[in-house]
Amino acid sequence: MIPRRFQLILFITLCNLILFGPSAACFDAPKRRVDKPNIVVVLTDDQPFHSIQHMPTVQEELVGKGVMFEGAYVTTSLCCPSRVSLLTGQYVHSHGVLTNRAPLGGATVIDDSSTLPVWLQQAGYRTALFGKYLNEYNSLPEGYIPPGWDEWAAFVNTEPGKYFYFGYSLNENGTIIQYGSDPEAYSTDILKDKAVDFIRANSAEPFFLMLNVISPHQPYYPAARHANLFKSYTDEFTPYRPPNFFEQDLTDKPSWWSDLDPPTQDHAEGIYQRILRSLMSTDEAVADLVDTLEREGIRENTFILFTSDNGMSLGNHKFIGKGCPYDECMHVPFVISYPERIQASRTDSNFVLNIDIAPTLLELAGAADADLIDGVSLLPLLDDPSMRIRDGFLFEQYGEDDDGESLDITMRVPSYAGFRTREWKLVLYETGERELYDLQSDPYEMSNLAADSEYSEIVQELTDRIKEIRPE
Ligand SMILES: [Ca+2]
Ligand SMILES: [Ca+2]
Repeated sequence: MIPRRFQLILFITLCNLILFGPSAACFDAPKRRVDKPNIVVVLTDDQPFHSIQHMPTVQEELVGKGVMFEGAYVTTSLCCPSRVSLLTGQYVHSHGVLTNRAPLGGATVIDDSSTLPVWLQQAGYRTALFGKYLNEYNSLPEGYIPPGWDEWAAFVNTEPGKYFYFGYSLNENGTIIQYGSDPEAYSTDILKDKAVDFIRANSAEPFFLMLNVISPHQPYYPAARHANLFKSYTDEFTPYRPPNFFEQDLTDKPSWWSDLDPPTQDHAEGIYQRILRSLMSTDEAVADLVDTLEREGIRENTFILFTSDNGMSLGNHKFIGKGCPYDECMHVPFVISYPERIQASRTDSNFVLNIDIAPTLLELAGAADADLIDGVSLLPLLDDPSMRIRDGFLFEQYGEDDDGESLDITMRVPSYAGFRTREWKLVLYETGERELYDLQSDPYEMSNLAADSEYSEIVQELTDRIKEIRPE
């Protein structure tokens, strides 16, 4: 790789040579760099993997014309740390934003000078973020816009209990705009309109658009027009009942379980239905984005990624929430549609991670590799379906002191690190407790084998894998 400043010298030298020759090509560069695709990321909040099957447009336009990655995971199942991993390509232990709140995490802790929008902007992209940036963004100076963003409309504050669905404020390019609680103020619709306008205004140049909706985060509000959907079961919409739903015998689980008040099945079921309702506006937003790209004639050359910042356990093991070390908490929807490079739809079973998004988009944009990236580009997978990129991955969670006020159950999960392969999952807690699951015979993680000395060799092997990646 030629360092940037030498590239510039080389460019000037070549131009000088050419200037006195038959061509002045260096000064006639076309305005649109046609080789650079547009990038659209639609990021949901706390979306369970399985819920994507109930999003008709996502199914038809993205899954049906793209690659559905069935083995997609976030390395940390919590909003802020995971979003920073997306923006940096780094594990949480590398970027250091450990939790949602200061002093361990939140928007005041990120080094925002070294992030995806900065790198893409340097590569000639127009960049925009609409929606949720990071937790505690409202602790930064009023009107603050992180580096790298040309267009910006990010949630700042919200009324109690409305969690940015209604009664929220947005920092719109430095000005705080307040939105009410009338049906027209439903945030996904407002953000979608901004995203559509941005595409229309920038269709002649490469752009990077992040649409970070709040759906389906609790309290799972739907748009008013969707309030009555998913209220009864049909042949297509059946109850969510995986084998680990309200797992009966939890005596194999670590002690943090004993502190939890188990929810009821009715409660879990109601949340599932509300999550699906809440996702319908996001599905409609995807429809409008795709339609706009088609009208502008840039759908073929636009890379769309649809994913979530973390998964969600919905009664699996009697747990509702995120942050747990089980698949439901870290397994996320992950679909790429990019017609120019993906001719036929297919599924891909590779382990792909949130830390892979930044390197993928940088390669796509022809941007220089940033230092310190932990993930890998997924672009080679689009060309070669038989490719295998990793046989396992590290995941980690950082516990947060429960201040007694938070109702967030995630706060009660102690710190842990783990490693998951096709065959095994090991979880090591800071408490010294461990979990080991044989995913071939026990894919729903119902029988913890960590105490059985028969498995000490595999425990050691996976512990070594964790230590290879993550310093003590
Ligand atoms: Ca989240
Ligand atoms: Ca069990």
